[in-house]
Amino acid sequence: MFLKKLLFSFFSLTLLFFLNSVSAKHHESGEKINPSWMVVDSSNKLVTFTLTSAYNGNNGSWNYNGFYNGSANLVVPQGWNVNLKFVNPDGNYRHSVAVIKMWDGDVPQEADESLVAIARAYSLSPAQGCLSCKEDVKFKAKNRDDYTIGKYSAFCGVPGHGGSGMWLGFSVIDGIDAPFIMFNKSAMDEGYAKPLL
Ligand SMILES: [Cu+2]
Repeated sequence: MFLKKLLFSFFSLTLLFFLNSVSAKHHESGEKINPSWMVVDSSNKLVTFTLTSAYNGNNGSWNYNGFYNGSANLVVPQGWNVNLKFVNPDGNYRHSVAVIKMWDGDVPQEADESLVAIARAYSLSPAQGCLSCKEDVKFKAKNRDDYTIGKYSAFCGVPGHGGSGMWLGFSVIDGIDAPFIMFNKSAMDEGYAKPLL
Protein backbone atom coordinates (compact mmCIF):
# COMPACT_ATOMS: atom_id res chain seq x y z
CA MET A 1 0.00 0.00 0.00
CA PHE A 2 2.77 2.37 1.01
CA LEU A 3 4.72 1.52 -2.12
CA LYS A 4 1.65 2.19 -4.22
CA LYS A 5 1.29 5.63 -2.61
CA LEU A 6 4.94 6.37 -3.14
CA LEU A 7 4.74 5.36 -6.78
CA PHE A 8 1.64 7.47 -7.22
CA SER A 9 3.23 10.60 -5.74
CA PHE A 10 6.35 10.04 -7.82
CA PHE A 11 4.17 9.77 -10.90
CA SER A 12 2.24 12.96 -9.99
CA LEU A 13 5.44 14.90 -9.45
CA THR A 14 6.83 13.74 -12.77
CA LEU A 15 3.62 14.71 -14.50
CA LEU A 16 3.63 18.12 -12.81
CA PHE A 17 7.21 18.71 -13.85
CA PHE A 18 6.42 17.69 -17.41
CA LEU A 19 3.33 19.93 -17.61
CA ASN A 20 5.34 22.84 -16.20
CA SER A 21 8.03 22.52 -18.79
CA VAL A 22 5.40 22.28 -21.54
CA SER A 23 3.68 25.45 -20.37
CA ALA A 24 7.01 27.27 -20.07
CA LYS A 25 7.81 26.35 -23.64
CA HIS A 26 4.32 27.33 -24.70
CA HIS A 27 4.73 30.73 -23.10
CA GLU A 28 8.10 31.30 -24.73
CA SER A 29 7.02 30.71 -28.33
CA GLY A 30 3.47 32.03 -28.05
CA GLU A 31 0.13 30.58 -28.97
CA LYS A 32 -0.89 29.02 -32.26
CA ILE A 33 -3.69 31.04 -33.85
CA ASN A 34 -5.84 30.54 -36.91
CA PRO A 35 -6.99 34.08 -37.74
CA SER A 36 -9.49 35.17 -40.38
CA TRP A 37 -6.68 36.80 -42.38
CA MET A 38 -4.97 33.48 -43.14
CA VAL A 39 -6.58 31.30 -45.82
CA VAL A 40 -5.06 27.90 -46.57
CA ASP A 41 -5.65 26.01 -49.82
CA SER A 42 -3.89 22.70 -49.12
CA SER A 43 -4.61 21.06 -52.47
CA ASN A 44 -2.80 23.88 -54.28
CA LYS A 45 -0.22 24.39 -51.53
CA LEU A 46 -1.24 28.03 -51.40
CA VAL A 47 -1.53 30.26 -48.36
CA THR A 48 -2.93 33.79 -48.44
CA PHE A 49 -2.20 36.27 -45.67
CA THR A 50 -4.08 39.58 -45.82
CA LEU A 51 -1.91 42.21 -44.14
CA THR A 52 -3.60 45.53 -43.42
CA SER A 53 -1.19 48.34 -42.56
CA ALA A 54 -1.98 50.56 -39.57
CA TYR A 55 -4.95 48.35 -38.72
CA ASN A 56 -5.41 50.04 -35.32
CA GLY A 57 -3.51 52.40 -33.01
CA ASN A 58 -1.15 49.71 -31.67
CA ASN A 59 2.50 50.81 -31.62
CA GLY A 60 1.57 54.31 -32.86
CA SER A 61 -0.19 52.64 -35.84
CA TRP A 62 3.07 51.05 -37.03
CA ASN A 63 1.51 47.60 -37.32
CA TYR A 64 -0.04 45.01 -39.64
CA ASN A 65 -3.44 43.73 -38.47
CA GLY A 66 -2.58 45.20 -35.05
CA PHE A 67 0.56 43.04 -34.68
CA TYR A 68 4.07 44.49 -34.42
CA ASN A 69 7.59 43.66 -33.16
CA GLY A 70 7.26 40.14 -34.52
CA SER A 71 4.30 39.40 -32.24
CA ALA A 72 2.83 37.34 -35.09
CA ASN A 73 5.10 34.83 -36.81
CA LEU A 74 3.81 33.50 -40.15
CA VAL A 75 5.14 29.95 -40.56
CA VAL A 76 5.01 28.41 -44.04
CA PRO A 77 6.14 25.00 -45.31
CA GLN A 78 9.04 25.18 -47.76
CA GLY A 79 7.88 25.13 -51.39
CA TRP A 80 4.39 26.50 -50.75
CA ASN A 81 3.00 29.40 -52.76
CA VAL A 82 2.42 32.52 -50.70
CA ASN A 83 0.21 35.49 -51.43
CA LEU A 84 0.79 38.41 -49.09
CA LYS A 85 -2.29 40.49 -49.81
CA PHE A 86 -0.86 43.83 -48.82
CA VAL A 87 -3.40 46.58 -48.07
CA ASN A 88 -2.77 50.18 -47.04
CA PRO A 89 -6.11 51.93 -46.51
CA ASP A 90 -4.35 55.06 -45.24
CA GLY A 91 -4.22 58.12 -47.48
CA ASN A 92 -1.70 59.99 -45.33
CA TYR A 93 1.01 57.48 -44.47
CA ARG A 94 2.87 55.35 -46.96
CA HIS A 95 3.48 51.68 -46.19
CA SER A 96 4.93 48.62 -47.92
CA VAL A 97 5.90 45.03 -47.20
CA ALA A 98 9.18 43.27 -47.96
CA VAL A 99 10.38 39.84 -46.83
CA ILE A 100 13.89 40.40 -45.54
CA LYS A 101 16.34 38.19 -43.69
CA MET A 102 15.94 38.29 -39.91
CA TRP A 103 18.66 40.56 -38.57
CA ASP A 104 21.25 40.06 -35.83
CA GLY A 105 21.43 43.09 -33.58
CA ASP A 106 19.79 46.35 -34.58
CA VAL A 107 16.57 46.40 -36.57
CA PRO A 108 17.12 47.94 -40.04
CA GLN A 109 15.65 51.43 -40.34
CA GLU A 110 14.38 50.87 -43.88
CA ALA A 111 14.30 48.18 -46.56
CA ASP A 112 14.62 48.58 -50.31
CA GLU A 113 14.76 45.81 -52.95
CA SER A 114 18.39 45.04 -52.10
CA LEU A 115 17.40 43.64 -48.69
CA VAL A 116 14.64 41.38 -50.05
CA ALA A 117 15.56 37.79 -49.17
CA ILE A 118 13.09 35.73 -51.25
CA ALA A 119 12.58 36.33 -54.97
CA ARG A 120 9.57 38.61 -55.70
CA ALA A 121 8.64 38.83 -52.02
CA TYR A 122 8.06 42.61 -51.84
CA SER A 123 5.52 45.24 -52.76
CA LEU A 124 6.42 47.85 -55.39
CA SER A 125 9.26 50.18 -54.25
CA PRO A 126 9.27 49.05 -50.63
CA ALA A 127 11.38 51.96 -49.38
CA GLN A 128 8.88 54.44 -50.86
CA GLY A 129 5.66 52.58 -50.08
CA CYS A 130 2.28 53.70 -51.36
CA LEU A 131 -0.88 55.50 -50.22
CA SER A 132 -4.41 54.03 -50.34
CA CYS A 133 -3.15 51.00 -52.20
CA LYS A 134 -3.28 47.22 -52.35
CA GLU A 135 -1.05 44.68 -54.00
CA ASP A 136 -0.92 40.88 -54.20
CA VAL A 137 2.66 39.94 -53.38
CA LYS A 138 3.03 36.41 -54.73
CA PHE A 139 6.11 34.24 -54.30
CA LYS A 140 7.28 30.76 -53.42
CA ALA A 141 8.40 30.12 -49.84
CA LYS A 142 12.01 29.09 -50.15
CA ASN A 143 15.04 28.97 -47.93
CA ARG A 144 18.13 30.54 -49.40
CA ASP A 145 21.12 28.32 -50.08
CA ASP A 146 23.29 30.57 -47.94
CA TYR A 147 20.70 30.76 -45.21
CA THR A 148 19.18 27.49 -44.15
CA ILE A 149 17.36 28.52 -40.97
CA GLY A 150 14.55 30.21 -42.88
CA LYS A 151 13.84 32.96 -40.40
CA TYR A 152 12.71 36.12 -42.13
CA SER A 153 10.63 39.18 -41.42
CA ALA A 154 7.66 40.71 -43.27
CA PHE A 155 8.84 44.27 -42.89
CA CYS A 156 7.55 47.74 -43.76
CA GLY A 157 10.44 49.20 -45.77
CA VAL A 158 9.45 52.87 -45.47
CA PRO A 159 12.18 54.66 -43.44
CA GLY A 160 11.45 54.48 -39.71
CA HIS A 161 8.48 52.11 -39.96
CA GLY A 162 10.02 48.64 -39.74
CA GLY A 163 12.64 50.17 -37.45
CA SER A 164 9.82 51.26 -35.11
CA GLY A 165 8.39 47.76 -34.96
CA MET A 166 6.23 47.53 -38.09
CA TRP A 167 7.27 43.96 -38.87
CA LEU A 168 6.04 40.38 -38.42
CA GLY A 169 8.07 37.19 -38.26
CA PHE A 170 8.08 35.03 -41.38
CA SER A 171 9.50 31.51 -41.25
CA VAL A 172 9.98 28.85 -43.91
CA ILE A 173 10.21 25.36 -42.45
CA ASP A 174 10.74 21.86 -43.80
CA GLY A 175 8.77 18.94 -42.41
CA ILE A 176 5.45 20.64 -41.66
CA ASP A 177 2.40 20.02 -43.84
CA ALA A 178 0.40 23.21 -43.21
CA PRO A 179 1.08 26.87 -42.54
CA PHE A 180 0.29 28.38 -39.15
CA ILE A 181 0.74 31.57 -37.17
CA MET A 182 2.27 31.94 -33.73
CA PHE A 183 1.02 34.86 -31.64
CA ASN A 184 3.53 36.00 -29.04
CA LYS A 185 1.69 38.44 -26.76
CA SER A 186 4.85 39.13 -24.75
CA ALA A 187 6.32 40.99 -27.76
CA MET A 188 3.57 43.59 -27.43
CA ASP A 189 3.24 46.41 -24.90
CA GLU A 190 0.87 46.15 -21.98
CA GLY A 191 -2.54 47.54 -22.75
CA TYR A 192 -2.35 46.93 -26.50
CA ALA A 193 -5.63 46.84 -28.42
CA LYS A 194 -6.81 43.50 -29.69
CA PRO A 195 -5.11 42.54 -32.94
CA LEU A 196 -7.17 41.06 -35.78
CA LEU A 197 -7.80 37.40 -35.00
CU1 LIG B 1 4.86 51.46 -42.89
